[in-house]
Amino acid sequence: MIIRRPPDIRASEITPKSVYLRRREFLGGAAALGVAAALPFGPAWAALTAAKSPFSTDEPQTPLKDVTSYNNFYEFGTDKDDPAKNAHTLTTTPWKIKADGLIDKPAEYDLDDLIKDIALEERIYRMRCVEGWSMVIPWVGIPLASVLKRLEPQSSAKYVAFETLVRPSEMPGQKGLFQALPWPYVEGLRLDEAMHPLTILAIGLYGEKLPNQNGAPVRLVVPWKYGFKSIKSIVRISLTDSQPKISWEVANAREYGFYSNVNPDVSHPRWSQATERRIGGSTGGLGGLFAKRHPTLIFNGYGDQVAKLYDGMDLKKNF
Ligand SMILES: Nc1nc2c(c(=O)[nH]1)N[C@H]1C(S)=C(S)[C@@H](COP(=O)(O)O)O[C@H]1N2
Ligand SMILES: [Mo]
Repeated sequence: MIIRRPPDIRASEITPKSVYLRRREFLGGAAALGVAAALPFGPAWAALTAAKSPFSTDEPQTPLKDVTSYNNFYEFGTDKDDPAKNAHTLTTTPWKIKADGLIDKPAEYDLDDLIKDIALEERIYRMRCVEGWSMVIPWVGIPLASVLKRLEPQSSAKYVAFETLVRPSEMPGQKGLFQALPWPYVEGLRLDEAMHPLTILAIGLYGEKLPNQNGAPVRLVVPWKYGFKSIKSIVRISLTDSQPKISWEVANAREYGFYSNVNPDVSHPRWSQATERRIGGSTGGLGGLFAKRHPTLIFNGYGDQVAKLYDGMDLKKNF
């Protein structure tokens, strides 16, 4: 267990006291998790202080137990309950992110330095998986734009590419004969999508640090796109001038495209995307295993804010 002090001490000199205290909890909690990793939300789990963003939905939130036990994270297995069973093996401190490509500040950053002094926000977002289920998740994160600005993109940069960790010793899905995807898991966004105020890097949910199965310590969240764009456990961010490869398109280009905008009018080749089932116990609202399917909205309901990004584009061709 390592509690890294130097970044902390520097932060205390330049940040308001409340933010400084919250950062200390974040680092302290990360160290404590070394022991409590098998218990995803034990008392050692550090609280994150975040102001609720006006971008949040007020729909009923998916219960924490569903958010943390019904996951896609193929590095830990392909069944929905595999990540919750297996992801405790992942060590997330220290965590380095390599930033490279068309930026003026390329480096291998410590995560804490990369996000230092950027105010945490709670963003309650609808999330929609290409498989036809949806959740409402109270993320804690920061605008991706704030981090990208820190990296100083060059004028030739047009896309952002992301990579997940490759560490077979801690990721059982990366070992053995059957591996679901080529590793690393990769994703990408056009630079204007990446800079959009709805696009965040999440480091927590339900006011606590991210559980490993949800992509600890840092993952992408793009609420108007299918869930697979939300790449987890990010270790590399690269700015490029050509459209980056994305894992699901490499695996099956006929079924998955680069844009992956939620769109009820464009069917997946094997099933319709017109409706969805809201995951979530028996807490009322739209939820419940046997709940009726309800209509999926274009851009997952975020069209007012994002439709203009795609003006003049044929969304049936660019799916
Ligand atoms: N590295 C990595 N990121 C990933 C995946 C994955 O298998 N590996 N699955 C994606 C898919 S298909 C979905 S729906 C979301 C699920 O995020 P959640 O488990 O936090 O709901 O993570 C995405 N990010
Ligand atoms: Mo997904």
